Amino acid sequence: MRLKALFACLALCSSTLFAEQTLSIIKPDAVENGYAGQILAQLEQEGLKISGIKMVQLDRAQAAEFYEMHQDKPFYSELVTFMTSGPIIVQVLEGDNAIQDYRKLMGATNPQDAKPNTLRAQFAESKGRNAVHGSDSEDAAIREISLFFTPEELF
Ligand code: DAT
Ligand code: MG
Repeated sequence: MRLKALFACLALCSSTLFAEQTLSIIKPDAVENGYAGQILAQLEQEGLKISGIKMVQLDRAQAAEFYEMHQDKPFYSELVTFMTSGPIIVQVLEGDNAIQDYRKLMGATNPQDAKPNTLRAQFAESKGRNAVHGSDSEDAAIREISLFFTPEELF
């Protein structure tokens, strides 16, 4: 019996310790259009676990920092304006391959190129107003999660 409990504990601990984390954002267009519930339901259906979640409205400095890697792109100012235009819902997702699994669920940046049933194919308005964000690498995930969550806010 004790052995069974030990194995159960090891399974639980390893799934928590080794699961990958990624940052997901439901962007202002999708919140405004009332798609938040459907987006959260679909990512849970894909097996991604929500380990932290909050609604915030970014100011320009926060949005500029979040997207600093795009600061030389022609769309940067428009992107910062859009990301500060209304509240967003930010969540940390956890799973064995959370980063790539969630990127796949999101679909291509331009919804016209996104595969059917991806979040962007269903909910994005355009390349700029494209409903969701997801970290694109482990380093990005660590940086982006730390911009929104303290360790105490993750479960
Ligand atoms: P992704 O969000 O798919 O990782 P990205 O990192 O290349 O895409 O760009 C960040 C965001 O910037 C993207 O979600 C929407 C906006 N964006 C990218 N390319 C754009 C373009 N050509 N015109 C307008 N907005 C663009
Ligand atoms: Mg990106």
